[in-house]
Parts: sequence; structure tokens; C-alpha cells
Amino acid sequence: PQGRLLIRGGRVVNDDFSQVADVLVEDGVVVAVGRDLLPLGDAPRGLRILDATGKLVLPGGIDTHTHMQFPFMGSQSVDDFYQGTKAALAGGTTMIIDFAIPKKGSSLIEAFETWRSWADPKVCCDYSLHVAVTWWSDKVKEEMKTLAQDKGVNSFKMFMAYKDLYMVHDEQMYSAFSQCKEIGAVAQVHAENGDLIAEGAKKMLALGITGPEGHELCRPEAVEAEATLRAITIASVVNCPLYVVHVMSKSAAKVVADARREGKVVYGEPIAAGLGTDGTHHWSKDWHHAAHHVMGPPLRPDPSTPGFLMNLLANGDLTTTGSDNCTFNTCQKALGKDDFTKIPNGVNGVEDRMSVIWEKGVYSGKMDENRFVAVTSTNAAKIFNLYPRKGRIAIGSDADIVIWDPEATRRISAKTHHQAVNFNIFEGMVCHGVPLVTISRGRVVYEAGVYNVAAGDGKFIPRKPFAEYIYNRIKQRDQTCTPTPVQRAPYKGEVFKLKSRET
Ligand code: DUC
Ligand code: ZN
Ligand code: ZN
Ligand code: ZN
Repeated sequence: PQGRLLIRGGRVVNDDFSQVADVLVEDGVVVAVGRDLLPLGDAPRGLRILDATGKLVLPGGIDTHTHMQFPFMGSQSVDDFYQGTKAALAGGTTMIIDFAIPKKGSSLIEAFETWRSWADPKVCCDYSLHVAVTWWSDKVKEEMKTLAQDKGVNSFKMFMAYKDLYMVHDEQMYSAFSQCKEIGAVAQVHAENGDLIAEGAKKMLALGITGPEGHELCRPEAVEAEATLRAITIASVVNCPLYVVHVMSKSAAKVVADARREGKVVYGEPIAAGLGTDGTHHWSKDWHHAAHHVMGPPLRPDPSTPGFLMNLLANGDLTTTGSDNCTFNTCQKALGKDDFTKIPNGVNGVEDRMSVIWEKGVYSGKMDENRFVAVTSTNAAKIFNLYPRKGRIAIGSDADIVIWDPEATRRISAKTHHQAVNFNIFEGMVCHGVPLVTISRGRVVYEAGVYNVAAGDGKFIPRKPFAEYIYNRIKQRDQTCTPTPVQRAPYKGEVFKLKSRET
């Protein structure tokens, strides 16, 4: 038994409304939300009381996109499932969704089990896994079904970039999206045109551009926008919902927004890096500083990008937020000292995402506290079928809760962050919005800078396919969209006989 916890007097914020209320937690679950749940006075034995007067009580953040200890580009990201999830808790995030990524030709299920064997003994917060589809065969198709039905995976990511390593082509996306629809899973894409990137990179190197700026110069925004539209087109032909991970540019965000206006079921996920900083850093005279900002798709050099992405996140055009946390130390980034194509791609964000969004979104006046909860937690829980177990403070929900001080500030720095990586892309940024206490399934795991959590305290959270929810609607749409075969009138002089068709 994990004991009882009473969070008293705070403003409980869900995505749809806020109320001043107490929250009573028992055995890891919320059992009551209401005014004056217990009379003031001595706490009954075994009940811990946290005073949240004047503070916000939020559903813990869900980071939809991380790569902990990811073996990638000749390195392995330094924030592993222990340090990465610990840092998440310090930032008010109580769940991450990471990616199991098989090599081309290898088993999806084996990749999934490998990632679980890395994560299970180390995680400090709850987690789930998306699985990548990096190649196509009957076996892949079958494994997707098994993962959805037996392993708790309801989202599959296709890379349209990283040629030779992970990239899939349109016909493979068509097949994978079709299977997603069949098994009730969400299709996700890393949307960048991998062929254009490869050609662009060759061109830059031939011109003698070998520094981090080359990374961005060979991938103009159109490379992301084209792939985004292509993925949306394929998904709409298949009639399958689509989730675009790390929307990094204004052009790609507009493509997503336009598609939504046309009624397509597509979700866009900006990430903390793209909302909090930009690609002007690629031009820093300090090579390491520049290289630490290299990720794929790149941070954009247009400095109006973060504000634009935040506007769309606030108004509903973009839906969720992740971090794409995939951190490499300076010595690892240095692998690309003479050739930007060898700089391991990835930035931090798992710890700072919540504060960066509070500062740039809420404190700046673009969104309210309810929208903040929607984009940092609830929408992710809904899309990935974790709701209302996660993403809400209500009776029966997991007690993943953050006591949040909206007015306090903190200064982000690699010197004080809890991540393993030795650099922080938000260095020096002052954010309003500070997590004071983080509660994971009813346990106070982080409070006033002090941890009370151990490796393995987090749990794998399986996610069911979307049998009833959105998919019935989609199947209905299929029926109304599929054309009934019509026999056209024969051309004049046509010699062969058309087979008559029954209707
Ligand atoms: N982009 C990154 O920056 N890192 C990991 C994988 C990716 O797509
Ligand atoms: Zn990606
Ligand atoms: Zn800089
Ligand atoms: Zn990623």
C-alpha cells in the first residue's frame, strides 16, 4: 500500500475547467476531488497532507516523444531511461513515450522487447513505447498486429528520412498506414524527404560547407513541408488518422493546419526545442555550441518560427507536445567535427518542456492554463488511448500530479539541470512556471529539489488499440467514401463486350 495523500487547497486544472479543490489519493489513484475533503486539524494516521494553497494542481506532463539511451549515428544518447526519466520528474513530466526502433530487416517485436529490457529496470516514471516500421514484409504486418493486440502498442512511426537506415517509401507507408487502420493504431511520421536531404548534403560538402550550418542548409523548410503533405495525402487515401511528430517549421505547420481545416484527421506535435529556441545557433562561432543544436528535422533559422508554432499550438492547429529528447555530449557531437552529416542528431527537452511551454505559451498570454494542460498532457493521453487513466485529475485516474507555481521563475542551465547531458539548448532562459512537487502514481517523487525515487519505480503502461473510439467513425466514413463500381457506357465502335456487373 502506498498510503494516502491529501493535496489541499490548490487550483485543480484539467483541460476543460479549473476549480479550487482538495485531491485525495489512495494507493496511487485519485479517490476524491472536492472542497474541504477533511476538516482542518491533525492529519489522520498514514495521511500526508500537502498544502497547495495559491498553487496549481496539474495532471503530470506526458512527453510524447523521447529517445533515451538510443543507439544512433555511431553513438548512444547519454540520457538513459534512469537519468532521463528522473529529469522528466524534476520538470513536472510523469510519463514519457519512447520509440523502439528496429533496424531494416529485423523484428519489430524483438526491438520492442529490447527497449523494454533497457527501460523496465531503470525508469523512474511511467512509460510507453511507440514502435517504428522501418521496412515492410508480411512478417512486419503480422508483428504490428501482435504488438497492438498483445503488447500494448497502438502507435507506429514511419521515418521518411534517414535513408538506408530507417527510411520507408510511399508504397511501404501505404501498407503500414493500412495496417494501422486495420488494427486500430495511430500512424506516425517523421516527415522529411530523405532523398532530398541526401542530395543536399552531398552538395553542401562539395561546396566545402562542413560545419553545423550545412545541416540546416541542405534541408530547407520545403523538404519538411513536402513530406508532411505527402504523408497526409497517403493517410487520407487510406483513411487513417495521422500523427506528425516534431513539426519544426512554419511551412510544415501550415500544411497540418490546412489539412485539419479540410477535415483530415491529422495531429501535429511541436517539440520543446522548436517552441523555445531556433536555428540561428547553427551559425554560432563556437562549433560545439552550434553542433549541440543539430537535430532532425533542424531547428529553423527563421527566428519567428517558435512564436508561430506556439500560436498554432494555442489555437488548436497543433495538438500535443513532446521533446524528442535525444541527448549527446560534446565529445559525441565532435564525431562530426569535419563533416556535419556525422554529428549525432538530437537535443534535450524532457526536463524543460513544461516550463518552456508555460513561459512562451501561458505567461506570454497566448494560451490559458486549461489549454496548457491539454497540450502538455491530456491530448496525448486521448490520442494514444491512455485517457482518463492519464492526463486528467479525476476519481479513478492515476495520481500523476504536479503542484505548479505559476509565478515562480527558474533559470535553465546545464549546470543545474538533472539530465546527464553536458549542454542545454535553453541555457540562460528564465521561465515562469516551476514544478514544486511531482507525484507519480500517488508517491511524492520530487519535492523542493529533492528526489525520492529509485530505478524501476516507473511502470510500462500498455495501450489498447482504438477499437470503438475513433475507428468506428473512420470505418463509417470508408463506407460513404468507397465508390460503388459503375459500368460506363461503351465507347463508340468498341469491339469487346464488357462483362455485365451485378449491383
Ligand atoms: N531526430 C533526432 O534529432 N534525433 C533522433 C531521431 C530523429 O529523428
Ligand atoms: Zn524523428
Ligand atoms: Zn547560441
Ligand atoms: Zn525523434
